[in-house]
Amino acid sequence: MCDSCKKKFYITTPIYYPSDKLHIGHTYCTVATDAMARYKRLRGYDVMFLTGTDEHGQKIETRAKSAGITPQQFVDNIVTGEKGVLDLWKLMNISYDRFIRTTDDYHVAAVQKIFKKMYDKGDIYKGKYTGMYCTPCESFWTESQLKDGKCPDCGRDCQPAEEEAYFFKLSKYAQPVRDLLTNTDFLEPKSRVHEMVNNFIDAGLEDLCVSRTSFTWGVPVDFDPGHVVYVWVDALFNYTTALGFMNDKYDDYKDFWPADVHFVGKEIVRFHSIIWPAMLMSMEMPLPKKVYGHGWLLLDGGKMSKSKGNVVDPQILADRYGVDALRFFLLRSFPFGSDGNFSNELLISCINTDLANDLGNLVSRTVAMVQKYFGGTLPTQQLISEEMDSELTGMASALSEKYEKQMESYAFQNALAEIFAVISRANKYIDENAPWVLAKDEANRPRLAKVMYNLLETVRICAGLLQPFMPATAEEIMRRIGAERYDWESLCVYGGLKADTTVTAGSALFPRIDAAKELEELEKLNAKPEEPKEDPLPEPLPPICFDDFCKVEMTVVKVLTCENVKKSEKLLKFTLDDGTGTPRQILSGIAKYYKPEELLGKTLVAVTNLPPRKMMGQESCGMILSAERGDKLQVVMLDDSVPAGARLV
Ligand code: ME8
Repeated sequence: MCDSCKKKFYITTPIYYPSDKLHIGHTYCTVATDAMARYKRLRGYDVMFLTGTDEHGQKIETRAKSAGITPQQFVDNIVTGEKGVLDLWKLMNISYDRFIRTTDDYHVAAVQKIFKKMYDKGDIYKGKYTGMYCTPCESFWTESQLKDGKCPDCGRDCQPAEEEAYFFKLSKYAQPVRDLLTNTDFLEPKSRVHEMVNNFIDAGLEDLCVSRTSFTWGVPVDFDPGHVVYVWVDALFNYTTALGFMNDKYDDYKDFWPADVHFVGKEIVRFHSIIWPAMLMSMEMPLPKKVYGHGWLLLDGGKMSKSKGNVVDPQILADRYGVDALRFFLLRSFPFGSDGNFSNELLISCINTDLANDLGNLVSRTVAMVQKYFGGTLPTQQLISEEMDSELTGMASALSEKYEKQMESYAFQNALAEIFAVISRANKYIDENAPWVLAKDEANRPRLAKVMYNLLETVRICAGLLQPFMPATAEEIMRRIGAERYDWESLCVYGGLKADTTVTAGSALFPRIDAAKELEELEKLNAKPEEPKEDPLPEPLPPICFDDFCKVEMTVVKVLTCENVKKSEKLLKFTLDDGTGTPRQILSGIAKYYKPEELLGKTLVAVTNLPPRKMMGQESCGMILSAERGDKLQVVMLDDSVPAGARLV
């Protein structure tokens, strides 16, 4: 069938922030999307699978600054550089049809037009933003939304932000979005609907700040220089610009929009199920058919990080165990809609149990027996079935239907469980029929041939349905069992394998791993000292006006006395000559960095118009200036020729 006659299927992954190397958690969603895209292709759909990178925002600008390169160079390194995002997807055999970078010119120009259209409609208006901003998440929060004063998504500190900004009338769309979530299957799993409606919509949906002025790494608002478009507005529209919406780069928007499904991690469900449909409503565009919020892979119940004794680098894991084993593990071990605990131990046990023992053994024993008893090619003579075959053949015949049901509801783990139930049954069938006993009597050959055929055909159906998960392995199994057809139709009917098939032996598909030894190796890998890294730059503060700066009184002071404060490991107590004739007392938390005698007589700088405050029961009138980055600190020290009382201007 030609592509234009086929039914279309459009599926997307979130586009990744290229601010750090991707870990196994990021790989999870892309592997799941790839499995779904491959499944739909197997089903005969014309699939568009989109992935990409979300390259704007303050976090990237700050990282690039710390690295001493431009933001564009910074993202280029992570996206197209060695072992970057593109390399990772190639390694993981990700069959995306399109890759978008939000720094691509066509996308930038389209976002400008989209922003202007919502502005012209009156859904974007100018106002003033005051509130809190989480830079790592690029999210604005109101005070009441913070959890214990921290970002409710990532738990990190937020910074106060105040700036002139454009707002999107999110509140206007509260009711239609609520209806969408509660009356349709737009958002799945259903458990996420309750969270969105209760925590966000019913708690009061405020208008959304959609431009920033305190940094420049973003899509410029072309009708108001100085403003850049909020990174989430820029990012979400990637799903449409990548099809050619408001640009000439592509022209399949009509064919593929609305998307059939957006796969997204649970922490970004809010953006996809509230903000995204609201903006699409504003643009009067059709809504995606579904947003599926998958769970997280956790380490010891917490967020993924390198520091917890497990190797989480997908490149290392794929090199050690093979790409297909890693892909399989991710979708076999965790229910897609919920969180799961990742560990190297679980990975190794999954490979040993399912892949080496069950699948690998079934294929190698079957092929080896066909070679041993039939010289590699099954005979075409009349074969003899027995009653005992029906359980296995029945399961193999019914497999595609059960598998389809699970795949259509994104239950990858269950789909794989169905396949492995049949694989297990086939291994049992070998033991029940004991081909090595049948082989002893020439009269049993027709029966023995039937047993071997049933095994090969079961392998064909199972491997065929494993294609979306382990494409290279499935292909290799088909080669070994001599299967010519493994398209969807052939997998739905038992008996698709030619009767006189010829098999080919090969090395173990999944060699067994010595778990204890391997875990020790991984431990060593992880224990390798990390390259010393420079401490990251602190997050930039919101801009202040010059008048505010002038309100800070910075005075040159001479140290008259300096001593440790009793019972405090941190504090040094200074008496200072600030030029007024009255000694000033300041306590400063720098005892870790200086011995008192090192500072005696030195010329320092103090902020002298702060209100006095008590520290360890003693009064401190001001603050000594010092420079700090990571665990390094130095007080600001001037030449002795500068007189006490001089002001810093
Ligand atoms: O969120 N387990 O990008 P991102 C499972 N740029 N999934 C995980 C995970 C884990 N441990 N860690 C991260 C963004 N992810 C935005 C998307 S879309 C218009 C913009 C998932 O690189 C996470 O849930 O921070 C998200 O879906 C994806 O990786 C990309 O995260």
